[in-house]
Amino acid sequence: NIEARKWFTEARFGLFIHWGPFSIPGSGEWVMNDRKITVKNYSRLANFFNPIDFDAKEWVSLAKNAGMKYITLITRHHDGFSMWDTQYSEFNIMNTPYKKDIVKLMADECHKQGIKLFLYYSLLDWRREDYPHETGRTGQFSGRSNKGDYSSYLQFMKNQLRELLTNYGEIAGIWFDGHWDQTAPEGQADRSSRIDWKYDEIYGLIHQLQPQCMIGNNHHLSPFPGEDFQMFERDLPGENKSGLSFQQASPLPLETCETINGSWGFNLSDTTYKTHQELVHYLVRSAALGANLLLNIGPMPNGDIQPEFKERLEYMGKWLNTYGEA
Ligand code: FUL
Repeated sequence: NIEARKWFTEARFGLFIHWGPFSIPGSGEWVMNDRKITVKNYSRLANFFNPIDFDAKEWVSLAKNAGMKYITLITRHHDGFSMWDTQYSEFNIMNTPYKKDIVKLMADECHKQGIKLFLYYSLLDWRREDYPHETGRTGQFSGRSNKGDYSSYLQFMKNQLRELLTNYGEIAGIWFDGHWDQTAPEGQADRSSRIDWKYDEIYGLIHQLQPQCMIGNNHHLSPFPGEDFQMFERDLPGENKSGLSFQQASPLPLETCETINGSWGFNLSDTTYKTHQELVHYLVRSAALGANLLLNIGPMPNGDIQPEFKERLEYMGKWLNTYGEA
């Protein structure tokens, strides 16, 4: 969709939000894998997720005041927790003490405040038996039996995507992640995926349900057919510094994502905050290379955002007000 791509190209700045029960231990969103937590034990986190200080209005305003034009929200990360009222998994927000659909609260508020909403959706899953998780993939300590059935998993993803694209009004984009779990490491000659993800079917469904919905995939490869933007994780087009992306910039709209400290999900001990100046420089450099900056926050388990993040976002908003184009 040409109009959506044009809007995206001009948007420049967005807010990435990594949040969910994985925020509780304060060790980032990979905690299940990193601490070798089984599915059974990890499930307990759902009983503790009760973010009483979460206020969608405050989050969306924070993004708006920072000069951001869109928000990319985690709906389901690698741990398999669904942040919305889904029929297709028990491990979801309605089965926590909070019992409120976070995607709905955020979608309604974004629509109200005129901010576009993108949804992050993980292809990789550390929980489900039908995700192909044979040795060599991440999430090996989850205690699953060693099988996998991609056609069943694909159907599950389609069912969930249909919910996300039907029940929450206009969704500006889907941000896929985890493709790399099935790919040989960078530098090896054969970079093809071990499974056929059937992107034609997944992308086809998305564009059928919401034709304007932009599709991006954090596969660290050149764009596949059907994708609407190309992303660079902690990297800028042409720099190839992250060790992840060795991709050339394509003619698609571009986006780079970065963190304020070193972590995506809430990390209690990570104080490696980038300075206000560093963040502004990064935004300017991204813009000069034609890429949007998707800047991340990892809110705390109670739904509050730590002052170090808030302060920096406010500073960037003021800077943009003074020196920005429009
Ligand atoms: C990566 C993920 O594995 C990280 O947890 C994070 O979500 C980052 C943006 O993408 O592929």
